Formats: sequence, C-alpha cells, structure tokens
Amino acid sequence: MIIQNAKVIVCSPGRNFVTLKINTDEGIYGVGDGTLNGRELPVVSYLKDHIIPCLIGRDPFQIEDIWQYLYKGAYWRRGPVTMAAIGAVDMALWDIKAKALQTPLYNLLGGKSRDRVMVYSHANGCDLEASIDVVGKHLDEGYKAVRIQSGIPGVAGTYGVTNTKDPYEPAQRGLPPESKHWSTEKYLKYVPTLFQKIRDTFGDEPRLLHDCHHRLTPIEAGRLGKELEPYHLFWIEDCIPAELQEGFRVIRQHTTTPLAVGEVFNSIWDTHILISEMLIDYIRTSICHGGGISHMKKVVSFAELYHVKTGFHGATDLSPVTLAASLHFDLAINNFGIQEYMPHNELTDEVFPHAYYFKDGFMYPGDEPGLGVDMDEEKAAEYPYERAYLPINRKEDGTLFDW
Ligand code: CS2
Ligand code: MG
Repeated sequence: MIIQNAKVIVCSPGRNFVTLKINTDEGIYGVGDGTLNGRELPVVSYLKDHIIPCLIGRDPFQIEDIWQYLYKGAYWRRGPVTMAAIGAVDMALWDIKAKALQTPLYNLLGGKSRDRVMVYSHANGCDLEASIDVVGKHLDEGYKAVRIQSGIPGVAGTYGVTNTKDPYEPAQRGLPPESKHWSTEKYLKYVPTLFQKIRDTFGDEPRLLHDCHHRLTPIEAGRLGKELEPYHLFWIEDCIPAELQEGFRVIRQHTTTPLAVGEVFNSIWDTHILISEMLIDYIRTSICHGGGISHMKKVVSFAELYHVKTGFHGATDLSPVTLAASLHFDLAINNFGIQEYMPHNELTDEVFPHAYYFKDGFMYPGDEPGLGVDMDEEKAAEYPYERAYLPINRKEDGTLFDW
C-alpha cells in the first residue's frame, strides 16, 4: 500500500475547520484534523506546499518514521502550526492503518482499558443565577462533570460566556477582533462565591471544573486555589500563562486544588518540567495541536510515570476528527482523567459523520474500523472558509492582557 495523493479541505459549517484526507492506492483513506483556531491558513499551506509532496509514494504504515521525517526533516521544530500539520498527517495515518487492519483505533493503542469515557460539559451563565441554572440543566442531562464559566459582576462580558442564545463560539468573523474586558480583582472576589453557591445547591457529588484561561499570576492562582479548596474542584485550568512552567512551583506551594494545563502546548518540551516535578495533575494538550497520536502517546506515557492524568482539550474548534481520535485514545490509556466535550453544531455533524456518541455523562468512540469519523466533501463545499479571529482582552485601564 502506498500514499497516492492527499488533499486539504477547509470548510466553515458554523466555524472553520482544516481537514487532511490521505488517499492510498488500495482505496483506503484516512482523515486528520489540522485546525488552528484563528490561524487556520498557515497550517493549510504547511500541509499543501510543504508536507503533502513529501508523502506521495510513502508506505502509510510507517507512521513513526513519517512522524520523525516531518518533525526532524523540517529543521525548524515545534510550534502550533508545525505540530497541527504533523498532527493531521499522523491522525490520518493511524486511521488508514486501523481501517486496513479492520479494527477500531483503540485496539492499536493497547485495547480497551475501560468501556466508556467520562466527559465534562460547558455550563456558561451570564451571572450567578444563570450559572446555577445551567449547571442544573447539565446535571439533568446526565453529565457527571461540569465546567462552570460565569459572567463576573462589574465586568462586561468575559471568557466562556455568551449573552446570546447561540452556543458559545469565541472566533468571530471580520476585523477587528472582538475586544473583551477584564478585572482580576473582581474575578478573584467573585469565583469563590460562585463555587460555594454551586456546592450549596448541588452538593458534593458533581465534579466541578473551572477555566482561568491564562489570566492570573502564580501567587493569584495560589490564592484562588486555596480559597476554592473547601469546594473540592476537579481542577482549575490554565490558571497562569504556561510558557513559564516553573511558575507552577509557586502555585503548588499554596494549594491542593488540582491543576490542569496544556491546550496551548504543542510538544512534550512544553510539559517536561510540569510533569517531572508533578506541578500539574492533568495534561490537556490535544491530539491535533500536540503533533498527533504518535507524539501524544509519548507525552501521556511520560505523564503516567509522574501520576499526571489526561484531560484532553475538546472545544468545538477541534473538529469531530480530533474528538474521535481523543475518544479512542481515552479508552485505551491507563492514566485517563477526563475528556472535554463541547457538542459540535448540527451542520458540523453533517459534514463529519461519526460513530461516537454521548450517553448519560459518558462518551463511546464506537467500534467502526479506524477513527470512526468521515468527512463529506460535498457538504463541506457548502460552507466555504471565512477568516475569523479569537477575541483580544484588555484590563479596565486598557492594558492588553491574556484572553
Ligand atoms: C477553552 C477553549 O475549552 C477550553 O478549555 O480554553 O474553548 C479555548 O478558548 C478555545 O479552544 C480557543 O480556540
Ligand atoms: Mg481552556
């Protein structure tokens, strides 16, 4: 079997996706996700202009050698664009191999370590009352774990919260990017109250998660973690910008609230201090942005040595291809933690027919050969790409800040 050709399909069924399709001479093809929210087109060019010409004629079963060739052969290593492109190729090659061997992907990753994958949903409320209400709705839908993002009193609009009836989608079309506002003081004052109220309302059972979205300093994160300890959160996520891995040493000195980080990471080198010093409890780097299944297998095995579990990123800007790959991976590994699950919209589900499904708080990848997800190119063509930008964020005095 050889790689005959490959194509990159960019579509926008409600939001932009970059999908790689690799075709072989035996009629089997694989799909991979290369979506980089707000910066999609560099990945498209990286794949079309640089990677695909190198793949033609290669044996698709040589997944590891192709990964090394794309990583070391470019000389310029790491980075979100490079690793999303490599991730798309890697996912597609694993899809081809599993299809050729007539087995669901999880069987090539060690087989089932569990029957189902616990997921967490996004409960977003514009204020305290709405947040309590939406948590109740998600628990009624069967979720065992809920991430809560709430509007902050005195702060106009904030991460993760929409004021419309539409599902939350941060990337907006047109220029300039939407500008959000922020006050750390008002945030730190409010969040403990939010979780106290949630625990008072729903008790200790539900697993509660919260995303600080890169906005605190290490000592502020230590304060927040300590003040949230009575509410036993499952994790607080991205509590500080994580380029400075050592920053987590400060947080760890002040709190036992579990810490999750990694959705903006793209290689093991972003994580090795965090993991080897046990500064975090969950690693979130997605299969798409983390260089694919082959590289994330190495990251997750390294994490297992240090009691760090997975909590893969699963926002809607990762396509159903990444979600499918994540669910197979989650089913097979020993140090699985939890899987983020933001349901895609109906248009997206039409473009990406899939075998995975949700039931009573858990997800199942299905047992179709390969990833169990496809891409309908005709449907995709109905939704052409439209450049979109993630918001920027400014403090109340206008200082540009982390979004
Ligand atoms: C968020 C993401 O899901 C999460 O944890 O941090 O929604 C993030 O804002 C988006 O993926 C950015 O594109
Ligand atoms: Mg996040």
